[in-house]
Amino acid sequence: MRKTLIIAVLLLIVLPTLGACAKASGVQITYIFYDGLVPRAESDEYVEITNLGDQAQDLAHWMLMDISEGYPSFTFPAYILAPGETIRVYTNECHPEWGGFSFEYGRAIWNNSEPDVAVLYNNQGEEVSQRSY
Ligand SMILES: [Ca+2]
Repeated sequence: MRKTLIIAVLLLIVLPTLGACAKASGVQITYIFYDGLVPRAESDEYVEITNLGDQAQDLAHWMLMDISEGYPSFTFPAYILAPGETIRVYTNECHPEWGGFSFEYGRAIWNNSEPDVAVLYNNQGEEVSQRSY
């Protein structure tokens, strides 16, 4: 009985802390379109980033990188990502309707046969999200 009470009290202390941690990383890499339709250069590849949290997030100085190769990387300008909003970082195309972000990279970035890993870092250089495909 006493043990149960202690466990219950511990859970009450620990659970809200876990919830807070999960909420802090509301911006996530949600999709990687790795197999571009444009022959060879695959300039239409993109990485989709969504704000799954409930607070707007300024992406200034946040960075997206292919960590499998260590390059290329894209550093965001100031941009307020609203809750529920999705943007895309294209390999080498500009689509204003998705935020207009591009690596401006002349070759395909995301390997079609051996999956790469994309990582998103915040302006402190801390990993916020990681995704493969
Ligand atoms: Ca590709």
